Amino acid sequence: MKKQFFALAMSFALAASAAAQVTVREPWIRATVPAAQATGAFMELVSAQDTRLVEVSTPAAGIVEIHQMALQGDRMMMSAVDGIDLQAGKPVALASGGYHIMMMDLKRQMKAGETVPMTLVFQKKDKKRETVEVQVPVKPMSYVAPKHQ
Ligand SMILES: [Cu+2]
Repeated sequence: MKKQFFALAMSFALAASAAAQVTVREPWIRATVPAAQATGAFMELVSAQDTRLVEVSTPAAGIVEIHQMALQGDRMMMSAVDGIDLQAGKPVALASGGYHIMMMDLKRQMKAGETVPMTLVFQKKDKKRETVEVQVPVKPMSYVAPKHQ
């Protein structure tokens, strides 16, 4: 399953650009209850060159933002950020309690077991853009992602 996903991600990346640089590892979306308007998507990003995640979109949500969770006083608050910098070779985790992709204005319930397409746009300092398409599995609300490193 994992191997299959990698092959898929690689072929999309190669199709987008011969010099595709960003690998998306173990992406997942948290399942929702029927009336929910929002949920989060999580993954690990690693780029061969310095770049920046600047935009995310998916047909499953009307609004997609890049969010960061941070302690403000004694409360965990989340806020939208312009992007996430990726340093060459340094994996960046989008995980509970940190960065995440915020999917809002959901078009439908996110059900565990289904797969949702998502487009990630990266931009380098020279303004060159790279688009990476990923198929993101929806995981149960109780899902806890495996820890890296
Ligand atoms: Cu958020």
